Amino acid sequence: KASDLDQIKQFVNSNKTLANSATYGQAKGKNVIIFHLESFQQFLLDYRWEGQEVTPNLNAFYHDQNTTAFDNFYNEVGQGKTADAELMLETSLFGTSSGSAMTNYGTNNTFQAMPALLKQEGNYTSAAFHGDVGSFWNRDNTYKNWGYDYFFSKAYYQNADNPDYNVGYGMKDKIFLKDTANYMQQLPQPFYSKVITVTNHYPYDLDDKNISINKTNTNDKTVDGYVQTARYLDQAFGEFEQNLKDSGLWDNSMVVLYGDHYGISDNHKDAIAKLIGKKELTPLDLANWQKVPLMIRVPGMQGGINHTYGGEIDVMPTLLGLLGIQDSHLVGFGQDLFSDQNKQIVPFRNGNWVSSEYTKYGSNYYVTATGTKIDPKSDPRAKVAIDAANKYVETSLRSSDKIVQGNLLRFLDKQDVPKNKTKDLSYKKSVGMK
Ligand code: GP9
Ligand code: MN
Repeated sequence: KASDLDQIKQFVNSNKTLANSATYGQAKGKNVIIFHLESFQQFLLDYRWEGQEVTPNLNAFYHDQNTTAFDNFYNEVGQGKTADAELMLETSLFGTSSGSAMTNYGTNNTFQAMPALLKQEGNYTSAAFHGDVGSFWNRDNTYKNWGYDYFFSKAYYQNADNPDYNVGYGMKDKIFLKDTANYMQQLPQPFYSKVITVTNHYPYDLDDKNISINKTNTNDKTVDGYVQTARYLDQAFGEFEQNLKDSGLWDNSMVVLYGDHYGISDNHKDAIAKLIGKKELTPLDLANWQKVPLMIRVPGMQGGINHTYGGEIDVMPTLLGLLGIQDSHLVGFGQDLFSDQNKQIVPFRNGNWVSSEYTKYGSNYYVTATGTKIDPKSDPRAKVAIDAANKYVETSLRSSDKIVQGNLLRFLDKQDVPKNKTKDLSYKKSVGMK
């Protein structure tokens, strides 16, 4: 009902943050390149195995003076995994409590999505790139509905079906990224683009010629190949970066890297403990295990490691701030990570949460900084903060579900929905660029 939307808008508006004047508009007019690091966890950055950096290129990007890297940033996906990450990043709505929202609602719902919004606000061309079939996670339909001008799925790549070019869900990242860089160079600027890698995906298989680091030795078969495919992804990124530098795109683009969700599920506790050098895992270790990278490189803007607590739901408002685009009409559930008014509460799809102060894990609470368990009943100050966080998290998730499941954004005023000019496109028939 339309009245449900009004209530939700009140909640959303009461959580709007004031932009940070130091970062607002720093990337205005620049191309946007979102580079999706499949199944990539934060712990891999600067991680060493047998004395070697596993991901030297990503580490260099992490420490680049123009990169702002959030080291308290969490994935917030549900069953929709990659698709949930995409939905959060581009609409600031959560995946649904079960199933994949992109699959179930991507085709027909009304959205305020990044591609259409940037087209409207900055005449951006938009393109998504992925080396799997276009229909996976209902991407082809959802992307049209979000306003993507182009979707370069597997069918657009040369010899994409060559068995030697594929592993797991799709094309090997290095091969996929070569053509991707060529296509990208031909896009009209400014453009908004996202590049979804796939090789670093469970079960972390790789052909011998692409292996350049030994497996880890946790003796957990599903875990030990992870550093090998992560290394491969790192090299693929390194090649792509070089390509962007050669073509001049690197210096007029905001490059955003993020990990979509865990690579090693917390069912593998013994192996995780070995990887991070601990005897036993605490609930806080397990919450930390959900950290993924968010790194944003803006040419000319001073970066650094930023400790603000946030998650995937916050990316859209954060990027809009950097691009100097107002988000006052956005009905979304994230907050600009650069704003001083950010609540720093990170809801997970299972109702757990992490904040800069406290962590809810199962039915217990902990001090985030120390991992000390606390009982809110005997700590009135903590209780106030915890009750407020619980309420914020529950309201956010419930409201987001109502919007997605009830297609409530169709009740928005027309001028608050960015015009969709690609709804009737057929990516399958549209001609690939040469
Ligand atoms: C396949 C890929 C995998 O196209 O994006 O999705 P995931 O299994 O990680 O959700
Ligand atoms: Mn994924």
